[in-house]
Amino acid sequence: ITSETAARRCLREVLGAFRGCVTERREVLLEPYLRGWRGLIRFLHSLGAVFSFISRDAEAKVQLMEGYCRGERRERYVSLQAMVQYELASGVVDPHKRSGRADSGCRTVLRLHRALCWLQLFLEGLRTAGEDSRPSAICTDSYNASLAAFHPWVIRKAATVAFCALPPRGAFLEAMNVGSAEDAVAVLGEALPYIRDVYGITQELFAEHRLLDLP
Ligand code: 1PX
Repeated sequence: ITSETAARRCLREVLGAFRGCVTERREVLLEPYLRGWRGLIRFLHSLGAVFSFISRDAEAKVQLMEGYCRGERRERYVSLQAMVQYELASGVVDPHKRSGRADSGCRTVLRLHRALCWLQLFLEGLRTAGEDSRPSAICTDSYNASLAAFHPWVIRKAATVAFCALPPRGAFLEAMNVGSAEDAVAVLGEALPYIRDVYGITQELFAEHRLLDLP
């Protein structure tokens, strides 16, 4: 099978990865978190080359984090909680400084975390909107209500143009490759509570440590 069908085949598992992120002690495990992102990026890739400027940025961030997870200090990067504690204690990040290291785990995860907010809104929109709704419109609305606030004009412009290339609802749900449109909607409904949970825990953790504005 081609890598494209392999990527598509897995969207149920991809979304399922976010379920495996939260431990009993309400910690967010980085490994399944990044696995989830990897799968999403692969899916985005399968939607066409117009999205490659987006997937390239996401990919670079995931790759950086994977490096920490496999690196010398890997035990510090098992969970988001461990990472925050370690990077604050060691001075890798400092919430009181206006500039900071562009490669810290905290600032990198913060970018993915903000994108997870977009994902939540987008999936919820896809799930609940009517049959004649357009993914491109849902995507634009979700983006404007979340990530756009953190992006400069050029990026916002390029993103908005790319969204127009999204396929219509039926084709989009089919591209998820989990069965009929109804099956796809059901998969979104199953995955969303877990994504929301991961988002909520991360938001609280970063707010508590004043890390929500890391440059
Ligand atoms: C069932 C449907 C699944 C859909 C899966 C789609 C996965 C999309 C993954 C997007 C991840 C985007 C991460 C963006 C991180 C970011 O904000 N980066 C910016 C800031 O980084 P910096 O290091 O400079 O502080 C960076 O400037 C971003 C550049 C690229 C443009 C980002 C546009 C993001 C749009 C998100 C929507 C994706 C549309 C997908 C349509 C399905």
